[in-house]
Amino acid sequence: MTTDIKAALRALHIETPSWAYGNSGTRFKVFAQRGVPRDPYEKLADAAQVHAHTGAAPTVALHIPWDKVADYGDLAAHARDLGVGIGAINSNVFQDDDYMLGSVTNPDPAVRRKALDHLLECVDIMDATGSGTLKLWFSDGTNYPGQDDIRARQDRLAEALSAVYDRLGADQRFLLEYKLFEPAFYTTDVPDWGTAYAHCLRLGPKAQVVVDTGHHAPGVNIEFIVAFLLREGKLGGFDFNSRFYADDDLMVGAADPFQLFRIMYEVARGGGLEAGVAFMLDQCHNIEPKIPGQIRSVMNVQEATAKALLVDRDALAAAQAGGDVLGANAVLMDAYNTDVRPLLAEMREEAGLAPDPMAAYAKSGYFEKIAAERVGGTQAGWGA
Ligand code: PSV
Ligand code: MN
Repeated sequence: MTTDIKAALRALHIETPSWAYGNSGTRFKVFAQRGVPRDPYEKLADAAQVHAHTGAAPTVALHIPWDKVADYGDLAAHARDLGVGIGAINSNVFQDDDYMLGSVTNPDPAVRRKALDHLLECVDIMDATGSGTLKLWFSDGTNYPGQDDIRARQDRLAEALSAVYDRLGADQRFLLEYKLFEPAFYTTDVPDWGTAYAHCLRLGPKAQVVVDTGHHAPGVNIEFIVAFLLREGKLGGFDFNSRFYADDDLMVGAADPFQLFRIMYEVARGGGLEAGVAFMLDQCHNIEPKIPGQIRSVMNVQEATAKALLVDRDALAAAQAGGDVLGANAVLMDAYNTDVRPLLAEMREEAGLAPDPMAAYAKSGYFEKIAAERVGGTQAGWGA
């Protein structure tokens, strides 16, 4: 039993986002921190630290144009030298004046063309970096009733998605991300998993849905969505983070570790640990140090997954079949209430790592080194 759990945990890879290493904040203030990277190469170096101490974060997601470089093949080679690889390529059609009324759903065909060209350029970058995943999020929507034609915007969206789909190579896929609201306040063109699912279903197997845990209304049962999408073969991945109010982008598992456990239980139950689901973090660290923030988040996902794997499935099935409501609930809670930290520490030692990645990073001197070295130049930040 423990052998199986350990094997499943060893295979669990969590992708960190390049943008987590840069400065970030709210629309009120971005706080600069010492030692923050000044370019994508330095972001990869920081991401490699997370992998070095956890052994569980071997890939890094890029965001274009925030991570624009002259030579993407060279960036991928740099990643390899550091012991990591390039993960998902995230498109960005939300930070240009032209996109004020939308990108691929904009009423102006010239803006739509520009947005589509960017998405296609992202597939070129996938080719150059060896990435198999394109992540699409559209900030498109409207603020006022009557502002634009809701149905026509769906037609425009479908047209753009279809063009991107046709451009994908045999080993490439795109993940369509939904978000309830923000920046649009009245309608959002991909507001929920149902909309994303319907578009992906029409297109075929290379189009899947990505669940950003911060993108739901309060009280939404995210594990139900996970179970449903997995059953349909349409769960492509996660953007993990935590929320208290809206899209807070806090460390995954910080706000509601029990929810993360319930999600990971459905992932394990539905075969998602073996089905190519991408476990990505999409977080910003506004007030906490960035590399330890990522390390802690990776550990939080590992702990939730270990607990999910500890669920006694036979006992659960028996209780469910027998209508034993409290017994079934107790099986889940027993697993959730187990302290899995010793198991994970043991596994790290078996892999030649320190048992406590947070302490190991703090002791490594890496922060002092980058704080001393990275002076001058412009620090990377949210939006660059
Ligand atoms: C949008 O809120 C989002 O979740 C998308 O994934 C973007 O690419 C990302 O945040 C930017 O941080
Ligand atoms: Mn996201």
